[in-house]
Amino acid sequence: MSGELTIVIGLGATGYSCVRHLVPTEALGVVDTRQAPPFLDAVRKNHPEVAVIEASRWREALAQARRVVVSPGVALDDPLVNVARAAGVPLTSDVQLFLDAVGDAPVLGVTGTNGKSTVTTLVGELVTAAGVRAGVGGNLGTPALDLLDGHFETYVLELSSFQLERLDRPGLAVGALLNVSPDHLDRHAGLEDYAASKRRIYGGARRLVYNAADPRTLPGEPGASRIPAIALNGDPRWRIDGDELVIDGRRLAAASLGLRGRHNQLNALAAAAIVHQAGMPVDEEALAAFRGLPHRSALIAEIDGVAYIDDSKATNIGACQAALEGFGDGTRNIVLIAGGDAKGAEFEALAPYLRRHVSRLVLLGRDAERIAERVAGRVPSVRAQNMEQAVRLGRASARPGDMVLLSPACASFDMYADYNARGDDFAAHVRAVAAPRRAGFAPRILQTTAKRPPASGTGCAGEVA
Ligand code: UMA
Ligand code: ADP
Repeated sequence: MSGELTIVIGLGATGYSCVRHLVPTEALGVVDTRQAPPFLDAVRKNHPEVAVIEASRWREALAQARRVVVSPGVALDDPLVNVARAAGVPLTSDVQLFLDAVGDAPVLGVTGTNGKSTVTTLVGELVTAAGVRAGVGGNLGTPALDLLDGHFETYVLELSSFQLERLDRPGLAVGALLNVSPDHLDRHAGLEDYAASKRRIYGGARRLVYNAADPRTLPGEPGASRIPAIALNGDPRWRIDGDELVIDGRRLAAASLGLRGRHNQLNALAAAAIVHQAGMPVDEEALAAFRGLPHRSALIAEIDGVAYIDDSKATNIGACQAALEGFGDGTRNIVLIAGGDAKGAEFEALAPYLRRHVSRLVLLGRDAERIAERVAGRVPSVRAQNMEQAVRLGRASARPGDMVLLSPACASFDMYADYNARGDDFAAHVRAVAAPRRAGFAPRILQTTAKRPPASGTGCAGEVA
């Protein structure tokens, strides 16, 4: 290892943010295995001095490399990474570059299997309400390095397991881990490896927030017990007590929150705890005013006494379980629309939740049959060919006071571009179902936000030599 080049693997949003950040000071190369990486054209047009490396010439390129920056979508056992490691070239990541460059501004980090985006966004709102300029991003959408352009006073980062597994000791002002349940097991060696990646958020943190009810969130690193921590639902001053949130000992009625469902009460509590740990006051008006993000437990319409909820972002079983527990109050039936790409998950774990809360299961998508087999006999279920039929079946099964909940427990890629498109389709069909019965009815349809960058460009793909 004797070269001068920093080489960025991956030309998605992250890779491009690395290019923009490094190009003023370093000689750069980029490589991507895709035929058409999203930001290749942008690099060629805006930064022609950056070397675009064919993956087929990777070993040769590495001879020029002083370090390699690995995008989060690229697995750490990807052949490109393996070859770089074997060649002794140091590996780093966009979030590490961000932490190296951010200076004294506090960085608040949020991770967990579910609820990250909701909590990260709400923390941003609360920091802003405290009069502090907040840069909010990371896995949420805006790459961490792009936030530096804003010269913010505080940064709030959503961090995925992929981002955390490539950080050693992030040294955050506050590290928060909300929950851990099976997800991304195609990329991690197992559940414990995935959980250990998540717990890296605590490394070197000055303050911690964790979930006392979820043992996998407990900080286990040496000396962690000396770090000031809030244990959500373990600390009497920070808990959900019936229909109230206890926030630093003060009580707030859960009904005053714009967020829906009990799982979101925990998200609100977590956001308040993170802001408190950052040394800022928690503005209860801002907390109550936050209505959540699109496609996360979002009310689309109430039609004939039936609430239609879009929880399309529930792409794993844990999220669907939380939505069922969050909305099921023992008095109302839930008609659940679920299914899609199950990512190999074990659906038996959903069965007790179905039995407790669901009156009818409407199954969609590629793995509908597999799911039906796994939960057979637990709840009446029916297959739908498409979303329109699913909404119609849902409507036919629901009575006044019930809920039709799209919370698929699966990825959307078998039928849709992403979970945004799936949620939008659900909302459109809910609206269409409503229209004939209510002249002039205009259900509130929330706007969509895409986490994915637009795709464009031509490829620099090839086999690793
Ligand atoms: N890829 C290749 N070859 C390459 C490089 C990438 O095939 O050489 C593929 C990856 O396998 C992946 C896709 O391209 O399927 C995108 O990878 P990327 O590293 O270029 O991703 P970015 O576009 O930079 O987006 C990443 C996050 N994506 C992932 O971690 C997969 C975005 O989170 C994040 O918003 C963005 O950085 C900015 O920080 C998205 C995500 O799905 C929303 N995250 C996962 C999740 O939330 O569950 C972790
Ligand atoms: P993430 O960014 O971690 O995917 P989101 O805030 O986008 O999290 O929420 C995704 C889904 O996770 C929601 O649609 C909901 O079904 C579920 N969810 C939200 N909060 C929680 C929580 N605290 N615990 C478990 N599941 C949750």
